[in-house]
Amino acid sequence: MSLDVGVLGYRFMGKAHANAMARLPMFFPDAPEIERSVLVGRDEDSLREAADQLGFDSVSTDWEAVIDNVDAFYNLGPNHVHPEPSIAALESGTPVFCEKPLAPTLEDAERMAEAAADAGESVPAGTAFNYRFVPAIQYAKGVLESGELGEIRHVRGSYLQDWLVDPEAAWSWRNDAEMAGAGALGDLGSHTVDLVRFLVGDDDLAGDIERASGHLQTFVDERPVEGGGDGDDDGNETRPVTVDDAYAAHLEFENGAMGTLEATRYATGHKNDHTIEIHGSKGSLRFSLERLNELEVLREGDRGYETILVTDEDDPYVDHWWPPGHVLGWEHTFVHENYEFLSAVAEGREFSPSFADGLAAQRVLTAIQESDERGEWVTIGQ
Ligand code: SOE
Repeated sequence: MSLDVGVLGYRFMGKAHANAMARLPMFFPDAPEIERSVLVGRDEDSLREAADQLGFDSVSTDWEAVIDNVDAFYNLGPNHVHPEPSIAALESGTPVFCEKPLAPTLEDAERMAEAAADAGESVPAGTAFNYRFVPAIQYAKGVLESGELGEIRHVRGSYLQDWLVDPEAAWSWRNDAEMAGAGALGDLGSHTVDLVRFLVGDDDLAGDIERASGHLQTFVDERPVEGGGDGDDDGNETRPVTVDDAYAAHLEFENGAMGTLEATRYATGHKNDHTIEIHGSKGSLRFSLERLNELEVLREGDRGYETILVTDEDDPYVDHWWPPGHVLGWEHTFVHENYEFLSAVAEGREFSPSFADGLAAQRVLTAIQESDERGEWVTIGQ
């Protein structure tokens, strides 16, 4: 029996997930059989065009009618569209896969995590933190879990982009507090916080993030509306930027380790530059998304980092693809997460990263934001 999948959203993330679903039968033959059943959005013409391109059987402009009639619901819309459809789907027992950050506000994320808990473990509710599914990141987790880096002391994460350097770059929902919740902090910082939690969050490593100190900055206060707007301002309409363009934060972990995190949309020349560096008492490791097939590890006694090409048959997920050394890319992370999520749906079991993980990341992001507003460290509630 094949699973009917309904997907809300058909732009960047819609394409990334539809591509992943299309790859599954070819490269992951043990994945459950699925049907890209219905594509959901607001504009019927654009939806039909996208459905043809992305391989969906039908379209709908009514998510409420869809959530009951599919075996899994993907919520890939802008952040403010995450809560209501996701909660309604979970309330009718439909598994949900939601893009990150889980919600625009902590309150919304709490409601979503509550709905997931009420639905129970047999109804997976996943947050789409795709970078957990980079083979080199999973390899890094194995190195950390082996304990060979010793006691974790420093965790460094930076996520640099530059698509807003030009003050004339168009305004989008990502610049709006109501729709996005936060700017670089939510969009990019959520990935970094999740990776940090995934890699060192276990009790025998650094443990939970206990408190945060944050600094947020908005460099350009208003931006032009794409196409000039509705004509009232001679085609020069602008809209206010109500979120951060960049953030920096210090974190304290349960074991006393220090976290240093930052993200920006103003790092001239950096397109999608996400790096993680971890220093333990016996060794260190570092990862860069721009070299995602590699992991650098420095073990006790080494005088420099060893660069490990994580493309061997026994490396995570690699045996599904090409012979050793035939590198993978960004889109493969979506195939891996779709494989895991849809398998969890077929088997009626929990998926990780869950809504609870999405909420945990949101608590850290909110603490960073509050710390900036209050000018003091903020303790992270559970
Ligand atoms: C933003 O520029 C963005 O597309 C994020 O929304 C994604 O989550 C990240 O993977 C790449 O950058």
